[in-house]
Amino acid sequence: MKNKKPKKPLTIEQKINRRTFVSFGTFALLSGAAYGGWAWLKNSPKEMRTVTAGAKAPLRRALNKTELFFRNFFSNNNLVKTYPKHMAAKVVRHNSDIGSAGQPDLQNWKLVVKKQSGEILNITLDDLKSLPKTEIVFDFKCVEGWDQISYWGGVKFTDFIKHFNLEDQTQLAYVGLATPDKKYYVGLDMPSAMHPQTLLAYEVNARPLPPKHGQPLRLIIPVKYGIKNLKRIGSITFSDQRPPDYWAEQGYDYYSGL
Ligand SMILES: Nc1nc2c(c(=O)[nH]1)N[C@H]1C(S)=C(S)[C@@H](COP(=O)(O)O)O[C@H]1N2
Ligand SMILES: [Mo]
Repeated sequence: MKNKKPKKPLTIEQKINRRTFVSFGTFALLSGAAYGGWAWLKNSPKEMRTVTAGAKAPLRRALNKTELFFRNFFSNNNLVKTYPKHMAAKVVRHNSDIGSAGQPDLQNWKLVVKKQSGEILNITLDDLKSLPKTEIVFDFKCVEGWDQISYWGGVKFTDFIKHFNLEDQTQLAYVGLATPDKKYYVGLDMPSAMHPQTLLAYEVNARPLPPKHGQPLRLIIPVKYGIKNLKRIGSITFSDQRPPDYWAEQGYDYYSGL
């Protein structure tokens, strides 16, 4: 064994200098990377302006990946949890009323269904009430951070499709719904619309819907957040293009699934 001269131990000052150098170097490198990432994002193109809010394309790609991920797991056999009726809120929370404020014009109200061919069906509330009634008690969730167990009744969307011979329309990718005045509108992917718990609801707590909850007809779609549960449905359309969506235009996630 050679007798190597032992290394002189570093003085405290040297140690500190060395650490400072290493940590500052790391900091500089990471900041550079962060700045680079930010600049890359900032300079990357905006998504095509369609029904969304013009996000940077890479961010939208990330959101779309998330959507694909959730869509892969979506199944009509996965039911949203339901509750016994006694657990439903007696006083049902009320949120925004865009396109559904005040009293509806019940004399002239019709559900207007537009097929892709352009053919139009005008459906009355009595037509819908003559179909089997389905009820659901579930936890309604709003993106603003509240949720509430509530009890709704109406026609299953799939029963409505069958009864009015709209099966061919369900080959298309999307359903669009809008209030009679078109001020509030949502787009739904077909699998979510056709989910067995999706209702065209005309009752809450076993009573006809009051104006603030969407009289005379609203959507109840338990697999989506509140924003998609359009109150006071005026029209339903079918298409392969994403229908316009009020909150997606403000930057919210188009899919808005749970
Ligand atoms: N026409 C219409 N439907 C709407 C809204 C709206 O502003 N207008 N708000 C949505 C949102 S954000 C939520 S949380 C629910 C609230 O329904 P509620 O008022 O019956 O609790 O309705 C949804 N449907
Ligand atoms: Mo909401």
